[in-house]
Amino acid sequence: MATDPDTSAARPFPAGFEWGTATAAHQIEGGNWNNDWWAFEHQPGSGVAEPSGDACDSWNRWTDDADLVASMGLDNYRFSVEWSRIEPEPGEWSTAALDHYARQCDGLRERGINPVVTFHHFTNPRWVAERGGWENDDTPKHFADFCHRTATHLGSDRIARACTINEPNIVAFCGWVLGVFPPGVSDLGRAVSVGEHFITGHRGAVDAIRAAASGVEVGLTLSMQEWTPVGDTDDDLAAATSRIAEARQMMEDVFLDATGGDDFVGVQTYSRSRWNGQGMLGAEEGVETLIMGYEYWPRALEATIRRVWEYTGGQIPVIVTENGIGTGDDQQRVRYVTTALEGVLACLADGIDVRGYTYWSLLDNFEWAFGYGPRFGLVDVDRQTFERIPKPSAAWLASVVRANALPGDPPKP
Ligand code: GCO
Repeated sequence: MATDPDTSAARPFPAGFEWGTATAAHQIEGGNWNNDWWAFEHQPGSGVAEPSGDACDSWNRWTDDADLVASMGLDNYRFSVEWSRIEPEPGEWSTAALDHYARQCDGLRERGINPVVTFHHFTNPRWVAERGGWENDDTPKHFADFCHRTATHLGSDRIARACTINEPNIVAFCGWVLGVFPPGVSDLGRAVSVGEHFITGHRGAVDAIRAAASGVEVGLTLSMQEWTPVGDTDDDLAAATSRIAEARQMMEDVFLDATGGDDFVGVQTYSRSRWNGQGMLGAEEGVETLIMGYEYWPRALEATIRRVWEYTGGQIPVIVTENGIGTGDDQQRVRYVTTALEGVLACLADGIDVRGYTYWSLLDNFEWAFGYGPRFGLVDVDRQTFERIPKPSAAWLASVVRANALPGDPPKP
């Protein structure tokens, strides 16, 4: 068997390990004016850096995106379907929008790529938001109807894997505690109720997708972080650990509790947070802080995979459905992913069932309240012409995928 010369000392991944990259509709399609995010972007005082506008014009240029994914040799492309396009008013379904996503799935499959479809990635149709969004008891049912309709149209021949609700914990926390996502509220009690509705929504979506497209793997994708206790004494550390347990229960555990019977858990990790007995601390001295405000901490991925595996009793396979870094330094991206993948290898070596790794994101895109500042992409997008310009990290990831291995040399610090 031929091996790339630079991979003679390679650290291999198991055969069948799945490689992919991810995007989300509102962050790349452009013109998604009929959802709550678009409204929030244009609401004075919302704090959103700039409107999403045309984004990467991927609604029209999805074939360019599919070509890029294929050129990297990736197995999977994770993208989301936009609820506000498919059901622009309650019970009014757009066949044209559904056909668009069907063509997109077909186009990916023709290129040898598995479509991984996310049914909810942060945005809601305006009509859902006007009725109170995920605070309304009826929203989970409306969402299940949307999932059923969409999964029926796309079918199990097209969808390879389905992600129900992307990071419900982040939507609840950023929308109803920090107030930096729509609806811009700061009320812990309401956030908890939103989280409960998301859990109902997830369970309903699993059933709806399974009923409409049997055989498709279905799971939840959860935002996770490494939680680091900080303290000088054993007592301080114990206080920090119990403070963490409390926060993590709300942010992660309640959602992991809702994944029983799912086909996978999607782990999405970017960094860590540090805590003492009083609460969350800032970055550790000497550790770089990224444009997103959190630490450069690629080892967090390993910690979160281990935590999910332990918490679920090794019952549910793990897929890294997002991991990446927003940086203008593309070499730093390569270092970040290398360290993160070393963590995946360590988990695999311990027998943890990690099925794949998905880099966030294919393109530099609309990073929510941050606008277009943070650059998570393997590919740069010219904001005037929408030309896609692959970065060196795209070629690097392609070489890792080709070898199904990390090159032998450990990364430079
Ligand atoms: C997420 C988000 C993505 C972000 C990414 C980088 O799921 O958190 O799904 O939309 O762009 O995480 O912050």
